[in-house]
Amino acid sequence: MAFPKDFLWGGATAANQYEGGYDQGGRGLSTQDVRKAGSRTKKRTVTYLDRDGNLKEATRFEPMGIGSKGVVVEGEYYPSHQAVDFYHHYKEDIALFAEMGFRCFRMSISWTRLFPRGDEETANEEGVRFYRDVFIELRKYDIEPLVTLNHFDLPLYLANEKGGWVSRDTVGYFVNYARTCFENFSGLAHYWITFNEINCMLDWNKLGILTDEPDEFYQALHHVFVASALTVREGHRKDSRNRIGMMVAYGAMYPFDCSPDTYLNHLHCMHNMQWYCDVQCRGYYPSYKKKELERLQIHIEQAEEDERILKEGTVDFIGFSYYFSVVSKAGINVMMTGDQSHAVENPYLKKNEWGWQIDPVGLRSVLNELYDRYQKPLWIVENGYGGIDTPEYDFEGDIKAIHDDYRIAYLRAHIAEMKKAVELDGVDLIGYTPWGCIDLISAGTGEMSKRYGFIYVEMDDQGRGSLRRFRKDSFYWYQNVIHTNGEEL
Ligand code: BGP
Repeated sequence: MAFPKDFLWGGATAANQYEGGYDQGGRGLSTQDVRKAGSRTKKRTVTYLDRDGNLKEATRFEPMGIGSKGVVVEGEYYPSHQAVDFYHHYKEDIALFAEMGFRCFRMSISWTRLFPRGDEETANEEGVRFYRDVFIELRKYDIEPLVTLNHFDLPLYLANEKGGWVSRDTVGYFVNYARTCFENFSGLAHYWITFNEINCMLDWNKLGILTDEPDEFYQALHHVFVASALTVREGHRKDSRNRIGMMVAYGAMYPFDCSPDTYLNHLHCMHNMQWYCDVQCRGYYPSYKKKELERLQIHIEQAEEDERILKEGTVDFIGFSYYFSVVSKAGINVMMTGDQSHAVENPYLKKNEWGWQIDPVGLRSVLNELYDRYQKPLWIVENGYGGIDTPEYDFEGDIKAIHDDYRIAYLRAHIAEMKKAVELDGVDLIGYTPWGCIDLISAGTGEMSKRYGFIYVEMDDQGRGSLRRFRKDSFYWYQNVIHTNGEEL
């Protein structure tokens, strides 16, 4: 058998795209709650008041300007508010995951469900109770939770009033929140991720940055690194069974051609992705990054103890998302984010409807690359095929079946490469949690029609629908994959 018998097969979600219940149980607003839906052709925007009180909207990379504050505008549709309502469907959903045979389930905790403003000392009891109930429900079926503490959300109050991650205070607020989780969920959850896709956090939603000044970004990010390292330390102290990982968006990257200059440029592009892992796995800023910051005259305020904190807070495993591969070419800003509209085309690969270049073999390369470089256990915490599903209806107008052979083909090819990495290359891979195991809101576009699930949720791009859940063909296929521990694909 290629995969170890305790291999963690499962699926992945995130609160802001899945949970809903945004104003229930004492939850506070997060930065994602002021983010409207977009589409393949229209970028998502945040609604905010500028420093003079004018209502405006900004896309992800448009700086909102100092003094701006995110606001909810009456009558607008914000996908995170309801999402697909895990808040009221968790028992039903977990039963479906169990039916597929999940051994693990990745979810995130909504920071503002526990700390509505973000800076409170003690947690909202109702929020704690909700997650405890969820974990107990998972344990009932022997499903191990993998908990992301921060998946792209930040308390709106901290962003609006306290400078978000640019302020050092946010480190303390976050570590208090993480400590609360370790204390309250000890014995229920042992696998944790500190920050989701740490290399994709460059915007107001995730960091609370208001300008496009590199100083502001690097300062905020430094605080995130410190908060993550302190969280690792705290988690180990609270319970020696805790395993705490990092998470990066990592794709295979190919140099455009074989010229020496192209290759050197390629190495620099790789560094742009790898330096986040270097800090979190090795415990210090790599020399190439220090030199780059020096050259750009970027100054980061660091506390005296930060070097030690980063050293002591290295992670136990590397979680990463893998969806597509990219090509590096001088003059092109190679990004691992969802917007691949400016990506260099790879003639050897096909794309999905959102322009993502599908590359299963690249996954095997990446597994080798990360394992060689860091020698830490790896976990593919996101992977999957986002596409449009067309349900078949019966005479009464009820959904009868969803034939998603394209999703099965994508996952089958990727798992086959994973298997080779484990069996032939000796990579220490501990788990696989494909993204959006149940249909949920797309992070990039805010749409519902970009679906990843094994489970179909009846809802449209404006949040209208019965929210009923249906098994797709991939549901039964994945059930058999887990049942045979990956032997039958
Ligand atoms: C990653 C995020 C997820 C998820 C996924 C798919 O970047 O961690 O939150 O949404 O990508 O992206 P999208 O939803 O844009 O298809």
